[in-house]
Amino acid sequence: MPGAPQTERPTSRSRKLHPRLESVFDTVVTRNPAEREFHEAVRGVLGTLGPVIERQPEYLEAKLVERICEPERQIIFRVPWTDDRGSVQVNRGYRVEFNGALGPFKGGLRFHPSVSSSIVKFLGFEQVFKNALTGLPLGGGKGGSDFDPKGRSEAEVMRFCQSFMSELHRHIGEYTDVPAGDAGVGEREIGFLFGQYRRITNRYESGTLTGKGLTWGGAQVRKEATGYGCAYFAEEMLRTQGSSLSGRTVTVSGSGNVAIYAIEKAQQLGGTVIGCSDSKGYVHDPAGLDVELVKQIKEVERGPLEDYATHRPGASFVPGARLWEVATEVALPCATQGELDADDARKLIESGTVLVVEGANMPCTPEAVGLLREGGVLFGPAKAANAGGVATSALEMQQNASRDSWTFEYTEHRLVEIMRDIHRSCYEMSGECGVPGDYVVGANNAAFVRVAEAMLAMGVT
Ligand code: NDP
Ligand code: 2IT
Repeated sequence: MPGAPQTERPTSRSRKLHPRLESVFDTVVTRNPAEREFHEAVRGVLGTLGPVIERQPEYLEAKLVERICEPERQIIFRVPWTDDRGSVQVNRGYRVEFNGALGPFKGGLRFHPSVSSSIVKFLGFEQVFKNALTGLPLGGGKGGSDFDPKGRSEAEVMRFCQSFMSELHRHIGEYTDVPAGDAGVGEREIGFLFGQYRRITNRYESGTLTGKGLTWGGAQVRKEATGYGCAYFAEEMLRTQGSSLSGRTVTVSGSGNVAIYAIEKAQQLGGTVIGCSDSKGYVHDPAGLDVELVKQIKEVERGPLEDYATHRPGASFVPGARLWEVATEVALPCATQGELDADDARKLIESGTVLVVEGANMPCTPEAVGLLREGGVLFGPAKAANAGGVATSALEMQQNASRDSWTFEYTEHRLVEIMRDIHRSCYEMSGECGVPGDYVVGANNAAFVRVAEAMLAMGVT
């Protein structure tokens, strides 16, 4: 961004709002009362947009920030279903179609008891910018339900998915809105959802959902993509410092889809991953995790991570505690929002952590992000670092559209290129904004410009 004005430097810590954005944020809070996660996500982005706003005042005149903060469409619906005992259960379903300027709405579905309007809106808002960073033709959206799949039989999960899709099907399609998985939604759930979509519409529209199974329209590497992408992004960040993951200790929170494949790729890149976690506690394995054992327990058996320590001499399970108390050089939070707070950040800084890269969406609290930056820890924000999943969803859509299927090697090669491009555009933009190496500022400004330019071109929509 040549000639960027010398306004106050928008560091991650002092995310002071540009004066022209204060009223925009106030409106978001008034319009979306008590939606803490959504407010936090909006505040995080608006607090870093000073440089582009100063340079392009037409963005303000066109009320682009106001428009970007307001979802294009929000759908909330009843999801009734019958459990194995014959009792009727009622859940709430959501789909927020946040911004379609760059392509069809795209983003995952989350099934978790904590899902609310606030959670879906924060995820949808972040998705708009994440998808823009991929450089691929993707708008942003998100959805899900407060349904808790834990402890439910496969038949119950299927009936729930069928009921959910009985409403959702009228809102989605390969040119309108393309859901995928997120926490609590993997290949099994996408299968049930796709089956019901096909049955209702009588159309085999592969491009309507991504994350499908490999034998029915899915893409190689989609399952691995978010975790792999996160590890590749970490490697790129270290490369700017003349360093790498090789020989470093790594901890990865969570033991779900993102965490497992972040562990696998970090190991392939030469790191020693000494811990991971689930909602009940963490595993410490100083010799390096056996990722196949984690897969067996969490993917195949859908069991508790605690079982890991019973199979692995030298490993221990620490119940009810956070992984961040384990000293590590690299930390990859890959579980859930708000899982790494200011106290955790202090512990990481004291123990000599050099890099924190977000695999989950918004896992670090704003205070934690500020402390890490002040403490000299390199920080990779989610919307850049975990974009490999949605990018590979776009590759799945490409293959579906051309009725083609690519090899694992070719698809991974494409993923690596995309992650490098995302890294480069964030890094370059951080320099243009006067804060080289601040990936939060770089990612937000680079993404905002892409969405804003498309919206400007399309007039007031
Ligand atoms: P999964 O449901 O596969 O796994 C979530 C994991 O996090 C589980 O191991 C769960 O434990 C654990 N967990 C939940 N809460 C906590 C907690 N408070 N402390 C420690 N561990 C916890 O979800 P995904 O891996 O798909 O998603 C993880 C994150 O990554 C989410 O933020 C999601 O939005 C984001 N993401 C996902 C993408 C994808 O493609 N799937 C793409 C981009 C981002 P337990 O097993 O006990 O429930
Ligand atoms: O948060 C995310 O980027 C995802 N859950 C993946 C979305 C997708 O459409 O693949």
